[in-house]
Amino acid sequence: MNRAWWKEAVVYQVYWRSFYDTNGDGYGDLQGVIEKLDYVKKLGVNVIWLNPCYESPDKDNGYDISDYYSIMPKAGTMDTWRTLLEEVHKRDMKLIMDLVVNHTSDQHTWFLESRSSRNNPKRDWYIWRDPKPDGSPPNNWRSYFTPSAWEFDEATGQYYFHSFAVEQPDLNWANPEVREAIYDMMRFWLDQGIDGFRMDAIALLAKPEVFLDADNPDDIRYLANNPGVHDYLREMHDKVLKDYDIMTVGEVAFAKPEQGILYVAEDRRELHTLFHFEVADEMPRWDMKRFKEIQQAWYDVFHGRGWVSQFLNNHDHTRQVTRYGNDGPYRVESAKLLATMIHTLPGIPYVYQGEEIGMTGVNFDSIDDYNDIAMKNKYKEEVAKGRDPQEVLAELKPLSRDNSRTPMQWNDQPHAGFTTGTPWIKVNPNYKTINVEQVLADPNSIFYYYQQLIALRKKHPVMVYGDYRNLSGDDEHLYVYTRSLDDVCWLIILNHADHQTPFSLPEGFDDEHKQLILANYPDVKEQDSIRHVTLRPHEARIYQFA
Ligand code: TEU
Ligand code: CA
Repeated sequence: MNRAWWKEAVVYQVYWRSFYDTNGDGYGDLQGVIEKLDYVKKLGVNVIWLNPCYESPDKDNGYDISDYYSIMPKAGTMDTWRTLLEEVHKRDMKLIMDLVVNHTSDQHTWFLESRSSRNNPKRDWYIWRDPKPDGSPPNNWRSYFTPSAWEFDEATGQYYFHSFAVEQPDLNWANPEVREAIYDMMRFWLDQGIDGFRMDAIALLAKPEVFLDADNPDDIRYLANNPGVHDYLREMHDKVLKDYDIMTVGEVAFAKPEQGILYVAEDRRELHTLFHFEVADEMPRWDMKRFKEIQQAWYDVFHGRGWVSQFLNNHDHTRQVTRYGNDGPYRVESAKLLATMIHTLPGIPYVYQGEEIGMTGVNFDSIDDYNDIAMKNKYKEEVAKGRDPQEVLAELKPLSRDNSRTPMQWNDQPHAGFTTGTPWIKVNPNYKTINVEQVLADPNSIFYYYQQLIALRKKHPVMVYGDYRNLSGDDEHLYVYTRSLDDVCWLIILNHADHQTPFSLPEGFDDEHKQLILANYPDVKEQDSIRHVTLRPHEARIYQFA
């Protein structure tokens, strides 16, 4: 398979509103990202993905855009944004921007016009349908965030469609004028010199012409991967993307590998890589057997044909060390093990801000301390059914998106050094012990371990292009696999457990001729035999055999 810079990338995701606040208003800002670029650079990553910072009423933290051509004041100005891009490039890194084009804000002028009358020229830019004869919504679909995907508009007597919040009406991609307007906007940003897009909810673009009722309205997979989506992406590629040397990563909800490959196969001229959600959506807690199955299934379909992305958390999904690891006594070992895994499995690794210092999820006492519209809407919906509010809160906490949205913990000063004002969302109370200052002072920290992993990728093409083979069957704790390229073979050994696990070197590996690449317990020596060893809790090692 051909080499490409984006295949060799390590991406650092900056959720700017929670990164660093420079003007004391309680929100992180683009100036804050600029001031912390040397920190990001120190980690060794080469691409930064910036969450949306466009003009927005901010009902869904910037994913409800009211003007694609300007920067929201909370984030800064277009000048600050341009400086950010320059400063990123000066440090030899690249910047990819969030592209949110499945929907806009209900405050976007396009939507204001569209809803103003049935015969407004922009009426057909969104998805309007008549009520059923009894006045109810056109069909029984749910949205991600609300019990119905339809919102009735009194003034014009029709419903509009929204896959997410009521304030996020879906654009009508079937309308060529909409597509051209979006392509113009994409060219605008690409011509500023950005290095690519992370494409929000991109699998949702196509809608059925006729909205039939679903048998099970709670299973919202009907929202994604509908016929037509590949025509739009092919057109987007041919009209825009192909003219730029960029990286495109699509957020492809609800796809199995056979559907996923259609978005990224090299010969299909659509996208470069994707996020799939088989782990994030279907594995509420760690499940080694399932995780191995998922890795195998995607590898079997993608090997030699397309590129996956590897992540265990982001701004929508609870921090990995809490959800999938051990955020108690083995937090440091566990964070390093998960990192070892994500950076050595096939695909592009992503680091979500704070992951590199082992930040954990939160457990706030009151629903008022939470901010996420998805969680708050669900809370209201369940409480309205007469359920006990405390019980509902307890149920929603573990997967609340706010688990990953609390401010970056820079030091042990008030509000973790994130702001001099009042943060828009509470800081995790553990900032006194878990913070950047602390990890930078400790040579054995999670941060420096990430730094090593990332540096390794630059030296060893096997991490990027190597074949993958699982050697640990469906063992529930041990994950042992190889990556091999030409005559180089890496053996990755992971004990994902709070207890010790015996390990024996598989047939065909010569204990005498191994090289230790990395280990998360600092006392491991290259010459230590691994014919039979007892791995400690959350122990991770990488060896090279040549
Ligand atoms: O999220 C879309 C989305 O639905 C997935 O991220 C989700 O996690 C699901 O599990 C995939 O099956 C994106 C943004 O990341 C999110 O923050 C926004 O709220 C949403 O789009 C709407 O723009
Ligand atoms: Ca600010």
